[in-house]
Amino acid sequence: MVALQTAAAAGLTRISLQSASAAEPAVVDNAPAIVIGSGYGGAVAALRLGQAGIRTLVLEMGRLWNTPGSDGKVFCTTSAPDQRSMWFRTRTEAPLASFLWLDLVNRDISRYPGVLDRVHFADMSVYVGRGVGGGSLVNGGMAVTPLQSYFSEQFPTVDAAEMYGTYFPRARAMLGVNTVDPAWFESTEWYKFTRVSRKHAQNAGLKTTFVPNVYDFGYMQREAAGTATKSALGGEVIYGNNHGKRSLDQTYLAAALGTGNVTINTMERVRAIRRATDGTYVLTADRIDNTGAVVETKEYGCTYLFLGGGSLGTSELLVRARDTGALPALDASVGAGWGTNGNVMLGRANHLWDTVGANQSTMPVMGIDDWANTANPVFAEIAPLPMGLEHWVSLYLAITKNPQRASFTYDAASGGVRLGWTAAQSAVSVSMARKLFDRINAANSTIYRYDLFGSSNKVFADDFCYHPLGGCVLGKATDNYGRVKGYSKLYVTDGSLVPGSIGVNPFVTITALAERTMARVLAEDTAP
Ligand code: FAE
Repeated sequence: MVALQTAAAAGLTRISLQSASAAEPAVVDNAPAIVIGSGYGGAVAALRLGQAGIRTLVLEMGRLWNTPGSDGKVFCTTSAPDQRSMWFRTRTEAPLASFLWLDLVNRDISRYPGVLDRVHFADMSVYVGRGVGGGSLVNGGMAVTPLQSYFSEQFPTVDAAEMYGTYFPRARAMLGVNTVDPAWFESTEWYKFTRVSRKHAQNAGLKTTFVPNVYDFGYMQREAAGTATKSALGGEVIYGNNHGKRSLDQTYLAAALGTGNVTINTMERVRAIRRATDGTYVLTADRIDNTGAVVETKEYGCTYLFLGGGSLGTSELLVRARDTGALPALDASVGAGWGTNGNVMLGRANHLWDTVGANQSTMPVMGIDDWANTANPVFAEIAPLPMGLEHWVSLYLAITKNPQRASFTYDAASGGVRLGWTAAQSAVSVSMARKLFDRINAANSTIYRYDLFGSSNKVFADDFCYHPLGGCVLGKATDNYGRVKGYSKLYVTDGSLVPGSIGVNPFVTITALAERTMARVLAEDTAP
């Protein structure tokens, strides 16, 4: 937030936070380049376009999160969520729905453009961030580079040496990736929960590995010492961090605004894309107010269009454009190749003597790495469950190598899209996660927790995911660099390029692929 505000104070930004109070007539606004969405893919596109001297407009459906509420905080806390927590809901929908089977977690809230959304499809719901910074505002900050061998399996046409030599390092540097001090990790009460899970994994003969993060660990140590306001150590994460996290508004987007060539319009949701007769693109966008009402419908024109609405947002826009006939030449594979990155969440119950600690940092720093087990590859993030009391729960987000994929289809009746993912496809992830955690339970004489995911004794939360991937897969719906097949000067830069699985938490991969796309596009497509 600070960097963005500093840039604004220095007169370097033209961020457009328009008043949503009155309906205005539709206007047509033109920019050489438009970027839809301000998550990882959109932020990289905006920065690199701005640096190249190309005037660029970013359209983001969520808010700019920089204004404190009446409590003096920009984001609400996880323990007492209010309207800022979720995107137009009357009750929060936290991933962990219950504790001891009781609905102690969720709260009634008023409808507001809050920062976390849970998008519901028939058999799968997907958590996404809403606002300037997209998923970076709500995620756990785990900044993991995938195994090169698995990256190459998923992206056989991409030059892996170039990715690992140039684009992954570039992405990590810009994102502000850092690692926890191992000595502090071993001694602090805030990561006892992680050390306990590590011990249990090791008892089962499993390997664990530290994972980097974009949360500032120097700041976290000051939180622990009592010299900085608590954020990760204050339970903040899924509804936003008030301090410590290097979200995109502080990194890529602040730099993009600093070029002087980039403007971000917030609370504007693009609903349609078409092509004018001269080959430029025309976007229809609804500007909404804090109640969600459409207060203005605008049309924008651009020469270069970059889609960074995330796997859900980009897939929806392109499937709709193809199937309504607005962009009929889009490839048949648009909408296909979608997966959950094999996500499954679960909890284990520890013995009374194996306390995990009442104090837990919300930023994960370790994973159980059994990806090399070809019979059952799983990478499981050791996740926090900060409740301010001892609960003896070890929580995990397992990333399994689930080969199942689904497609988005256009629903003419609603104008939206359906996602064909089924419960049977989630069961594949569960069976892989179960094999790993049965081993851990057997080695430690422990059992699963049955009380965390609603009243039905559900052990494996397989009906939601954090890592939606695919829908506009690189090399299928696009060329090898994200140029959308069938149209020129139309690009995808976000998680919809990743074919449903990447084996680790995905944002570093999304960022690095976007860097690769922008380097190529700026070198080849935008020359006068
Ligand atoms: P994303 O960041 O979702 O940005 C898309 C943006 O576009 C959003 O701001 C939307 O509001 C906006 N948008 C969408 N449609 C439109 C439209 N039609 N008009 C205007 N704006 C639009 O996309 N990943 C990790 O690597 N490490 C983690 O620790 C991690 N933890 C997570 C925890 C949670 C709770 C969640 C929800 C996700 C987590 N992820 C994590 C996933 C990560 O945040 C996600 O892969 C990226 O944010 C996806 O980046 P994209 O650029 O694809």
